[in-house]
Amino acid sequence: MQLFHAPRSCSLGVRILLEEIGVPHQVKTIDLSSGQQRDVAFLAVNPKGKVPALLRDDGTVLTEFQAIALWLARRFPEAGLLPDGTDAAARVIEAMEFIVGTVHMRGFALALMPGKFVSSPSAQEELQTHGMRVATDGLRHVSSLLDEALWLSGSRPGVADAALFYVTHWATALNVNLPAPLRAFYDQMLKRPSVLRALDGSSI
Ligand SMILES: N[C@@H](CCC(=O)N[C@@H](CS)C(=O)NCC(=O)O)C(=O)O
Repeated sequence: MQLFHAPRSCSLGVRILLEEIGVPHQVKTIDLSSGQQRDVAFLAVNPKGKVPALLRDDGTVLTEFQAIALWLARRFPEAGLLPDGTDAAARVIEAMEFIVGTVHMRGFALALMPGKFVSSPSAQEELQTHGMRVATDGLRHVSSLLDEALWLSGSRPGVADAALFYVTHWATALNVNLPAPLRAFYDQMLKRPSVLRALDGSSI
């Protein structure tokens, strides 16, 4: 398999899942800062011009974080990335969807790149403030899910935890003060060899 990945982007979560599974894979780095996601060669892989994109062994490409995470969990059930029971699995997907759909897409995406949405400096500032509020409120909610558990996905880190790691990684880089359960989660994740490999040894 080949993962199309950009360092410090949401594809970090998929990289962590591949490392947790321990399946051989290649990482193809896409440089978002130079616009490589809009190159013809990458658009042939993912016409949406986004990472993550996973080229699978049958030659087909899967995109969108949650779809890739679900496919990996089902394809490699022995890795325990998603609980077996329908209700428990639905709860994990509920958390993962909130992290990707709200904390990332309606929070950090606006806070980190307001210029993609509006042009005037004052509108960008307003959007940035709004995005940070959505992201931090969202992180507080997710932290409450960790009050009685270290991981969102069950007895070990799984699909929702991989999503949570990449947003807490962004939060940390932005000096957001994480609530205690989330800080404990982040610190535990940083101790995992899979996470260190996915970060290429870099904690930023
Ligand atoms: N909803 C998509 C979001 C993917 C996404 O926004 N990826 C960002 C990196 S975090 C990207 O590739 N941005 C490049 C661009 O928009 O030009 C998913 O869940 O995979």
